[in-house]
Amino acid sequence: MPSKLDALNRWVEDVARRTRPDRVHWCDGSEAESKMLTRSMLESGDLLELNPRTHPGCHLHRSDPKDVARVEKVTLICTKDEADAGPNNHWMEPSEAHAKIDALFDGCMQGRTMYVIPYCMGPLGSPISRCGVEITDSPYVVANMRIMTRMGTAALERIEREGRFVKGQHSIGTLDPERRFIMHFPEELSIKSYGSGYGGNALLGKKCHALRIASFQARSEGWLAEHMLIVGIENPRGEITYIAAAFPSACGKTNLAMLIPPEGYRRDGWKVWTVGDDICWMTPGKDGRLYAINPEAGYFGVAPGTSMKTNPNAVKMLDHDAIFTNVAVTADNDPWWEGLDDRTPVKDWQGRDYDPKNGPAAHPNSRFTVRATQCPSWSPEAENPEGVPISAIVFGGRRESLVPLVFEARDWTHGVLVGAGMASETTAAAAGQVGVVRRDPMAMKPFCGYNYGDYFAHWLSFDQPNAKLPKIFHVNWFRKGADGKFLWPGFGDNLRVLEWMLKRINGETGATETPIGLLPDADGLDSDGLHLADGALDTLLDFDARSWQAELAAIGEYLDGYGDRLPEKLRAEQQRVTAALQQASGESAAPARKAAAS
Ligand code: OXD
Ligand code: MN
Repeated sequence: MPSKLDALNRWVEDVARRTRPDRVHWCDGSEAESKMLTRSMLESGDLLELNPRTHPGCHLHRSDPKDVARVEKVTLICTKDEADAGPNNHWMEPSEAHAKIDALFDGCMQGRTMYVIPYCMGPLGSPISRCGVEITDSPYVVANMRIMTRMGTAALERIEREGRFVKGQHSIGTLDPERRFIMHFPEELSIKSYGSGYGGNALLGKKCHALRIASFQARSEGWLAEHMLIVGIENPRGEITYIAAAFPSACGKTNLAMLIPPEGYRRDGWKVWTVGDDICWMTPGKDGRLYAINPEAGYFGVAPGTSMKTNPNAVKMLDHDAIFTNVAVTADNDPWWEGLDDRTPVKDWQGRDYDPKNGPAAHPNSRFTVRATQCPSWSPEAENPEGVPISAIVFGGRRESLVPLVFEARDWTHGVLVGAGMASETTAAAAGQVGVVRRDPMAMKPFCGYNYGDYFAHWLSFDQPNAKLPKIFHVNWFRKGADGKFLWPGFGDNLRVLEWMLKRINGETGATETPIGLLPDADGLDSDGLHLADGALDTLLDFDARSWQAELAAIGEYLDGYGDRLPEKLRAEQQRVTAALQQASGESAAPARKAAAS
């Protein structure tokens, strides 16, 4: 009788025939396998042991210095029709793409072991989860996938039951940046990645499957695959409200997901529960609400800036069984990065004697990989096969001016416009210039596997008569004053902003209506115990109609780039806000803010 694994076996044989590895190893995900791989990576120098007393089970990996981030220009969406990939993606015709990358794969695993990794994105028993198989010649990828996904025998059993999986083929190749491609074939549910060992390019379950391929699948199946953290906020009454938040890479998703409430809040009984820090799959439940799972089982977080002050939960989860990539080390062989503490490292991320003249000791995009369950704030609900009900969706970016600390969209359609109009300063998570403002709708610019015009239409389509959709908010923790300093303390104090959202959700507070949305009233945010500079809160909640007119015009121009794929409803919404702004700035003598009922 044919087995549902026949297709998988045939594909593995085909890949082995092309890549010609010395050995094929099917990963079972066991402890024994992990020990064997670690031992061989310690021998090859792929891993270095860190201080076993302070960091038992922790290892350091130093990547090729030219392979330290995602590379967007060689990340391709290969749909039959270029318009289906959209202007938001780099595109290549599928047969040309296959031919190009298959030539690179020819014989590339000679002398190496080919690992076959069956994995499940999401809890093994969840109907929302999806499986994949990654083939790779990198044991470092196997070790990371073991942390980041449910990998091994149980995933293979689910694949055998379902007969359905995403095919991911990866080789580090020669690590030559000129011979590097990360190709996605959403219509074939497959991925081919060559020439990089970096997380987002090589751990194919993460960005490639759980965002680019999954977003494409989600569109046809009626769900959403998003670049969002998922966090549960428990109030002193013991009620937990779940929030999903989309920020671009390296803009604090991990910190917000693991936030420690400020002192007074802790005393009152507030708690924070981490469900996910990077990716969220959401699907409408029978009750009309959106239910979310975190498809990942670990965190692949940015190390620099992580400290006992900014993210104590992260520091605590990193003192055992973690992989560090491209961090520095101290004289005691502890992992170290800028912002961690005031020690001086002895070796930088490239293994050179530390010399500040060479730049930062840890690479700005250095990372840690760790099991989600090691986080002190880990929520057991992350294993709930039904997911958690989402009450608020939060969009946010890094904007040093213009954008207030927080505002609420007036309804779903307006919220979709707020997400579509998102912009943020670029970070070190992707190769290229850092600090340039670019449009990054829903923080999905590098990850949306299809035309953004269709993606906006898909978002709008959730607004059905029986839907009980989350409220949508926008935040900006990064606003600066005239002295160039951040106006808002951020981190734990961000709970004050989340508390305002909860009050809005529960109808417990009013708000000030403006054309861009609803802002907290002057006394809306709890600022007890906060030591803000004089006038900081006013600036943080300031709304300037004239500057926003320019922003809306820029958003309109950006959306025009999607031509006739742009849903009419979104264009109409942009025009509605533009008209309201015109009216508000025409009335500059009168206040642009007017009080709204709660
Ligand atoms: C990530 C990213 O690694 O967004 O999460 O780059
Ligand atoms: Mn991310």
